[in-house]
Amino acid sequence: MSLFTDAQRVIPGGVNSPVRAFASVGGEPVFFKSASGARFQAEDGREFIDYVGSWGPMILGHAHPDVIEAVVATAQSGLSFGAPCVLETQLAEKICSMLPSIDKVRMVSSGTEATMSAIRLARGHTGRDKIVKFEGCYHGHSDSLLIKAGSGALTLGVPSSPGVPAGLAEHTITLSYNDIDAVRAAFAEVGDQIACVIVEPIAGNMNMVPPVDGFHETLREECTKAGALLIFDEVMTGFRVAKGSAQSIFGITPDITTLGKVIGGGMPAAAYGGRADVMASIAPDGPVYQAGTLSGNPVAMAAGLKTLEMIDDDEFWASLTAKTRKLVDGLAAAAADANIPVAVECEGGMFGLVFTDAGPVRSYAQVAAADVDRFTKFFHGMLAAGVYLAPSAFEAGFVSAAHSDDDLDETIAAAAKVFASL
Ligand code: KE4
Repeated sequence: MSLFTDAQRVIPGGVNSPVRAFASVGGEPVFFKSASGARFQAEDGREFIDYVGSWGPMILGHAHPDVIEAVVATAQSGLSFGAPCVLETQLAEKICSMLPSIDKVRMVSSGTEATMSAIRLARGHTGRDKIVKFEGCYHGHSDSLLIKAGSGALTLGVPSSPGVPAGLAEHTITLSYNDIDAVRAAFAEVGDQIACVIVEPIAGNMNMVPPVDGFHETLREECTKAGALLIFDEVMTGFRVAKGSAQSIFGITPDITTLGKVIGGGMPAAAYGGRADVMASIAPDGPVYQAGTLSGNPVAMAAGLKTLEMIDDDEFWASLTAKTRKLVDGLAAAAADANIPVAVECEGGMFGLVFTDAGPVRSYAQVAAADVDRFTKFFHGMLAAGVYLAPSAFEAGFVSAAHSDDDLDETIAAAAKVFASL
């Protein structure tokens, strides 16, 4: 018996989120026992340098003492009230101060809840049903967003999971990420029926794919022209790629922003926020309903607030960006020395590594054509060397403030050996 087979007896797939099961890379998942800074200890005694960081939240490193202190102190005064508390106002004020596009923000408990609510808000505010998303982007598992492209760009969406009614899927238009012409064509054809466009401003769920010049400007322009809302899903990029999130990098003002991961500091917290006139449509101010028992609970608020307070600092971002740049430059050089074609990306504390000889990755098609087998061998080689990467070729990686130069040097040295073995 193993911990994994024990778990599989009572939990579907032995995990509480599918990607954790190592299905796409094979082998049994590593069971974490404890984590601190850039490293974690597994139940079997092994230690790893961690580049997943709970899929983004652990930007300060695991178990940062100041965050732990804030959580413990708050927990001692009560875990959840289901009633307003000052910490909710304080975190909301912090988010609004760091993201000028957000006049008002509603806390929820997961990124899925944030994007699901943002879509409902857009539909309720505009009175329209259609939404536009992009192939390769992931926005959580709510029904309207588990949709893949139909046969043609503008054909009705088709569910990407059983359980999603076709009648709902047909309202979701799925286009190719970075395809400016496809965006213009969609708006030309059905612009007056589109409630919103939802997009990852830097895609992080098909490995890391940055926008091409003009892509976000086109989304902004077409949404404004058509009276549709532009939703930047910054659940992953929010306070991960820059102090002002991705929207500050591209100088785009979305109508709604969804957030998660970092704003909870490792605790369950996410949010959606935006223009005052749009947020006025949300209950109890407006008619669009959304609610949550644990929304804004004090412990999660305390973890998120302390985290944002500590990263609201230009020095922090200069240092984190330099660490990530050092990592990807080292990985690229090691791959080149071994004649292994890879494409790397990095922004703030987020990075991507794709096994491809097609140059910089700017589309889902390029990611889909990448050498997944080679990634899988690389993943296991790095795991054996004590480096924990995301167990999927279609995920981004994350560096924390706790990753030291020694950690990065150790990682690059391990990569050099593994690349040479591929
Ligand atoms: P959650 O419901 O998992 O908190 O957030 C959904 C979500 C929404 N939007 C974006 C851009 C996201 O990246 C996510 C979740 N990201 C994945 C990692 N690719 C979470 C990991 C998992 O599914 O276990």
